[in-house]
Amino acid sequence: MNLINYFSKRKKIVDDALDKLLTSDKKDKAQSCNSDSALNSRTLYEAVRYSVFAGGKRIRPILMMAACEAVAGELGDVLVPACAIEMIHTYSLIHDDLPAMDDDALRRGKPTCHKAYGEATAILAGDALLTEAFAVVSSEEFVKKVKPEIAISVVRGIATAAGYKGMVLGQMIDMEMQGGDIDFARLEYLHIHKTGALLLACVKVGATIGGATKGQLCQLIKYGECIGLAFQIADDILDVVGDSKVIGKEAGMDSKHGKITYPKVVGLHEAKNIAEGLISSALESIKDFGKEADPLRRIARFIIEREK
Ligand code: GRG
Repeated sequence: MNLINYFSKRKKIVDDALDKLLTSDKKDKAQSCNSDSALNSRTLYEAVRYSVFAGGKRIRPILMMAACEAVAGELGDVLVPACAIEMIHTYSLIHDDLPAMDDDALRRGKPTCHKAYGEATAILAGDALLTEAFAVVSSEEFVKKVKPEIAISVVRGIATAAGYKGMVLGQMIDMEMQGGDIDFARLEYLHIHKTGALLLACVKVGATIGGATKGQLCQLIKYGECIGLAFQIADDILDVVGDSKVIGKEAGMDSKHGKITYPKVVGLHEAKNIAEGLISSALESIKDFGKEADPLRRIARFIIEREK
């Protein structure tokens, strides 16, 4: 399996689907009834699309598709939730970059959304992406593809992973821990929530829609937990050893912001060992799967081998 080919084909599928979902209000209304184009905001449309199409890797939607594939599910069934997850991911990055949070000027090698469109528009672009994600996973198009109870579990799973008990909680702890005492247990908890929760949700949603058995779901959840934590550790490591030009943002920002990271707490070498160990556990947990799970295996390795 050629990972570059696989990624670029999957990325294209996701990009095309996002392009169709993130139309302007004007276009939507034109398809159904008469529109009042004066009410349409070109700025919101452009700011949303600026961030969504800024060159992200699409790892979350690709992971969701791979989890669905691993249990022989229909790829077309996960496309809508895969786009929803990418919308939520993009919202989180837009808000994370804001002056009130990390105050970053660059993301994916381009000015951050608030640098390009102003702070108020960036807040609204993030809000729009978060809410639109739930509009698409509760849309007729998606609900008619899967059973209603599956659709509800997808909505609930994504909301839980993204919100109060998931990514937002992780982000809050991240902010509270900045410049504070080093506490390994809290650091792990923070990483599992801030970054791991959404990645785990991708695996769970993909597997559930694909029709995983209870046993398969358990194995895939273990895989998702391990790669989710490893992803953030790899990100911490990249902030230390990465090249700003390649990672598309200024390296060394974690240390500048006084963030508690794995390299800071356990050292670079041990952080790499822990990430490697997590990937081995992820691979071990899906050892009973056949070659349909090869994309999941390759994604696991990619997570710690990536350069951006
Ligand atoms: C603002 C509610 C709220 C949450 C923000 C995810 C997050 C929480 C902050 C982002 C901080 C950060 C850079 C975390 C590292 C892990 C991470 C999410 C990296 C970026 O994800 P990639 O590598 O990005 O998938 P691309 O650009 O490929 O989409």
